[in-house]
This record gives sequence, C-alpha cells and structure tokens, in this order.
Amino acid sequence: MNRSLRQADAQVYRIMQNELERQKMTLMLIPSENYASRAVMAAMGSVFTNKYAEGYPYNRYYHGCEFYDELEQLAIDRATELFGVEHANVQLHTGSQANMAAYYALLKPGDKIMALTVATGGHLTHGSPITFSGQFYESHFYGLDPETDRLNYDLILEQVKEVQPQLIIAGYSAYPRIVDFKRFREIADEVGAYLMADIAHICGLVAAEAHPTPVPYADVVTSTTHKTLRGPRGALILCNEQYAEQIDRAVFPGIQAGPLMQIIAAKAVCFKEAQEFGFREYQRQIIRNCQALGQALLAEGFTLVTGGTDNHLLLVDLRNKHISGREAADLMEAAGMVVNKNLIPGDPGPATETSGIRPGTPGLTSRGMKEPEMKMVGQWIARVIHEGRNNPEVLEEVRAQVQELCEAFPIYEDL
Ligand code: DSN
Repeated sequence: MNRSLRQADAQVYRIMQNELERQKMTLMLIPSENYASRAVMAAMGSVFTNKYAEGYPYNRYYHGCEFYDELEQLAIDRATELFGVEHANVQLHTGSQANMAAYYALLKPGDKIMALTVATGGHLTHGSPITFSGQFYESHFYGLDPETDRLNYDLILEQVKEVQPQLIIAGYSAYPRIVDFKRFREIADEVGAYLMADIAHICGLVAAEAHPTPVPYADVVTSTTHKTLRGPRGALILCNEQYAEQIDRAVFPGIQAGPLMQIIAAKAVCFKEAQEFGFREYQRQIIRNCQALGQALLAEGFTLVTGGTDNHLLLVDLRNKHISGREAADLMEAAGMVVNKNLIPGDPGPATETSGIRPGTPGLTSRGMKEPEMKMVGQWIARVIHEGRNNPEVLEEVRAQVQELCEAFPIYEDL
C-alpha cells in the first residue's frame, strides 16, 4: 500500500512518463483540452478517493463524512460566488451526465428538445439520435444562417415556433462566436420553453466575464470543468433556487450514486484559482491568441467559418486546400501539433473524415504563449498542410521548431 506508482506498477508508470513527455513536447491545439494546475492534480490524486459520500453536504447516507461535507460545501460556495448564481451541483462526473441530469430534472420522456445539430457545432447529447438524448426525448434542431454560418435568432425563433419544444439548448462545441443568451431567453419565453445553456467550452471565459454569462437568462446552466476553466475532468450544473431541489434529486439519486470526492476537491481548487489574480487576463489572452492564430491562417489563404472568432476556437474550412480534416490533423500530429478534425457547416464528408479542423488556444495560452507565437504556429500549420503530404522532411523540420517552442514555454517544470 505504501509503494510509489513507479514501484507498484512499472508499466503504468512508463506509459504515464511517455504521456508527460508527449504533453511537454507537443502543442495542445484541441480547444476542449487544457493543462490542470499541479494543485488541481494533487487534489485529484488524494485521500478523498477513499470514501463514499452519497447524498449532499450535511445530509449523507454514509458515516464518516465530516470533512466531505466541509469540502463539498466549500466547492459549492466557491462555484456560486464565481458564477454569480444561487445554486451549484458539483457532483457531475461528465458534461454528458450534466446534460442528462438537466433533462431528467426538467422533462418527461418524449418531450421535445431543440438544439443545434452536431454537424453545425452542437453536441451529441443535445438530441443526436445515437445518444440517450435523441432516444428518450423527441429531438429537433435549429440551424445556422446559411449565409453567415452564425446563429440567426430571427430564424431560430421561426423554427422554435414551429416545433414548440419544451426545452431549448444554447451551447456549442464548435461555434466561434458570442452567444446571445438574452435573445435565447426571449425565444424560449415565446413558446414557454425551458432554456438550458451548455457552457462547457466557454466556461472559463464566462467565469472571467470574457463572454456574456447565461446565468440571468437560462433556467439551468451545464458545464464541464476541464476545458477553458482549467480544472479537473468533471462537470457541474448551475441554477437558481427555483430548480435547486429538482436538479439535486436528478443528479443523486436520479442518475449518479457515489460522488467522486477527489474530483470535487479539485473542482474547489479550480474555482479558487479562477478567482485569483491573473485568471481574467488569462481568459482574455486565450481570445487574443485565437484571433492572432486566425489572422495568421487567413494570411496563409485559409478560410475560417464566420471569418474569425470571438472566443477560444477557430473552425477552419479546408475545402479550398483540397485536404480532409482527418488528413490535415494527421499531418499536424506528425509535426507535433495536436488538433481536432471537425465537421464544418454543410460538410459533405463523414464525421470520420470531415472538411475542417478546430484549433483552439486554451492550452497554448496556459503555457504563456502570446500573439507572436500564434503567428509562428499559424505559419507552421500552413507549411504542414501545404507541403507536408508525402514529405517527411517538412514534417520533421516543423516538429523540431515545435519542440524548440515547447522547450521555451514549459509545462510542469518539476515533473
Ligand atoms: N469532447 C468535447 C469537445 O471536444 O468539444 C465535447 O464533448
């Protein structure tokens, strides 16, 4: 029991060391990823993993929960303060479960939900027929404006009036522009629907007021905690007192049993970090970096969906480069730049191939990189996509430049 990981399991230790090296020496361009702080990781790997604490603070089904009550209440208090909301449930294991719990709290099976399709930037759990959300509920979708690829609120209102959903979902995995949650509230009110905001991607931006908050407008806000917020892999739900009991009951005992208290500890740490000096500036730099990366790609002849970005991600339409998103991402990975392939609006390709990539800047910004580095990264992406096919020397040259940059902006120096 007292052996170190290295002593107890040399294989897992070796794999972990390899992954650490990969993270150190490659550029994290996946917009939903980030580097959690050492403090967040320490809380995740702590004695809090050893205890069941089913229930909620000061109302548990297990004995011995004295410190778990204190811990979870601290996490809840920090979350409500950070987001300016009356209630937070911090027990959700994942973003998908947060969405499941929100639907379970507000809807009956067969009720109508309405969101953006996955193909245009929505999430699988927003009604895709291959998930519970499209099978337990009647899912409908609103579209983007075909001219601008942006949310067109007048068009959404028309579509919503036709469907008359019980729940409207505002929140996206690949939408590079500001979301007008106030306008969504007005649309929901027109048909008497609940409004759920899924802010998983923009959670850190919202916490830092670098993106307008949905809190005054949405009935329920769901989010992960590990993306722009830079906390542990997990999720939460925010709501006002009106829905607090419904939400808590839907989470436990509704869809989850034992909370991951070590993750709740790490969430408490990340909520504190998000209120510390520097976090607001970090979030603003993520956006500036993303805009600088977008400018660099535009200068290299790339097409950006909507022409640019207001947030932490870009959606690059590769059709004029005659390369699929999958192949571009493969080439970039070979050069040390890890990005998602991604469907673009109106994409003719399958999700496994796609016509786009979705680069983002939370990870690079956590390393301390700024606009000049974004310009270099944009030029490397262009070089790899323009010249990298069947050209291992180009990939090697760029990989060496990437590694030099990684060494200049280290992560986890003492690991
Ligand atoms: N996996 C998240 C993302 O990458 O956007 C969504 O679940």
